[in-house]
Amino acid sequence: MNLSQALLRALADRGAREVFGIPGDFVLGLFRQIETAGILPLITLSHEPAIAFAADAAARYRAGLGVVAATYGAGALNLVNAVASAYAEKVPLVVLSGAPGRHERRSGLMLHHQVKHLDSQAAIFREITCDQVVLDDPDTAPALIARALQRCRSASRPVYIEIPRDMVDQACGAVPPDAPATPDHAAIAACVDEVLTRLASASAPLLMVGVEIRRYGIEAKVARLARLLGVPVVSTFMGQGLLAETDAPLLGTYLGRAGDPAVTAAVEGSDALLMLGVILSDTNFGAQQQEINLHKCMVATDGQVAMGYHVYPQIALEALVDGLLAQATPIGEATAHQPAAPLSGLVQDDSPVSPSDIARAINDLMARHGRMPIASDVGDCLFTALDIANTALVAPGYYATMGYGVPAGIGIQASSGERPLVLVGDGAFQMTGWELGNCQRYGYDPIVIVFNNCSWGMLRAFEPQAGFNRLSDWHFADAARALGGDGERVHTRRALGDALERAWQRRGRFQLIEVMIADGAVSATLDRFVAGVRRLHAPACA
Ligand code: S1T
Ligand code: MG
Repeated sequence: MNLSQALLRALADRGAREVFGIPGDFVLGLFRQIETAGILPLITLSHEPAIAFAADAAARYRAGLGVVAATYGAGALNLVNAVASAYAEKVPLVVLSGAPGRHERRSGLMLHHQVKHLDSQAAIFREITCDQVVLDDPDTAPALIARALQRCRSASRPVYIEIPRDMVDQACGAVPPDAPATPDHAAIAACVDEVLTRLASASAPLLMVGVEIRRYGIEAKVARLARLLGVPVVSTFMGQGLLAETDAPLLGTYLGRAGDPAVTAAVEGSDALLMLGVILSDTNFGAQQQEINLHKCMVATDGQVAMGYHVYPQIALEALVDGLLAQATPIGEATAHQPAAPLSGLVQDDSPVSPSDIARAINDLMARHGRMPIASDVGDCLFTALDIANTALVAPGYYATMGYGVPAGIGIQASSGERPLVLVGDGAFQMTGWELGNCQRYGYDPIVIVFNNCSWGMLRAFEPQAGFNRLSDWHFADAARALGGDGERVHTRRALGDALERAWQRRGRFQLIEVMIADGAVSATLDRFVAGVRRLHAPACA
């Protein structure tokens, strides 16, 4: 076995299902190894941000490892924003980068694609990954790969693996299995006891779930825990879509003053809020109606559990949930139910289309034909996604980078075989929408809904006077055929409903529906969010 095969075998054994990549001369050898080894399929797209977003979405959707490969310098450094997003949102993404070989490094010349020092790239990735290894010795490579992949999965964060191009075919031993975890059973038991005591003695216990329960593949266990305890559950903004496939007693998504008042009251009124895998970010908690006292909460995230004024360090989330399941007894009467589909019944008339009409049309479509996974970009489309009945959703809700939607939809279909629905604004589509041109090579056929308001609309909501947020009309639907898909441009609710049904019926080619949004129309959720943020940042009254 050679070093590339050992690496690929280790990735496959730990749940990777594919490699998304764009080649370059420093990584040609590795790509040839990937292609000939036949261990993981290689999927290439057009621009490095897209291959990283696709790998990110594959990891999120399958709760497994995502893998992205690029050449040294111009390729790998083009991944930085997308890898940073994966780091911020706790996605287990493996970054493989080609690099110069030993002899080149000794040449004393500045090499092409080199930015400063030869290890500057690894230094840049040190800030956006939880581990970095350089496989420059086949004797040490197996242990380094094992270490990096174990950290990637245990921390649920990206790791960086640099492979000098003269190493890819070097004979190499197999990568050893993960070192056995050594949990502190006494600490886990003490933590479980304290959590259950707090929940049982509370008058309004509540569970709140965040992205880590998907990353660690424990949604079903958490749903079972909620039912066993009889305690209701809410998800965070970033956790929208979690528990969608379970019968957990789900109240809805917490959005503070921008969300359902009943959910807000339940969260902000709880005297024992157990947060499982929640990122304490402004997007999750920035629009609080009333300040949540975190010292009254139990916060299990990032491998520790904080409550009151003390912390249980090194308590893996799954170990906590397993411990709670083993000891839990009913303390409430919450029964398994799903929040009602918030919006449905699109009015099929000739009125212009608002974002909430799009949510209704999608809810109606999924009521007729079943759920579809959704990949959403950033913009009002993401707020609109909150009005779509509980279905799996991947979106960078916290790091909030644009350009994610279309590549993420491609990543979902490439990795799972399921047909996704993509929600994307016109501004974000300008960034990475053209990746749809790669669908025909692979037979992917996402349904893509472009919210075309000819502007960076979300920013207009914050700065209505600004002229710089206005964009021209690109007529995206006209470009679809040239890219190998079908496109329709709709101006009315009736046309939207008809176009969506036609798109669903057509398979084998991507379907792009360009929805011309009524001027100035925004989703109700974005409206409330902007008002909430404005109040939050309003100068204190003198
Ligand atoms: N660049 C990137 C890569 N990500 C961003 N989030 C931004 C810039 C800032 C930004 C937003 S929302 C937004 C921008 C430019 C406008 C999005 O426009 P569009 O896709 O058309 O959607 P909509 O019209 O629905 O807003 C966030 C707040 O940072
Ligand atoms: Mg827009």
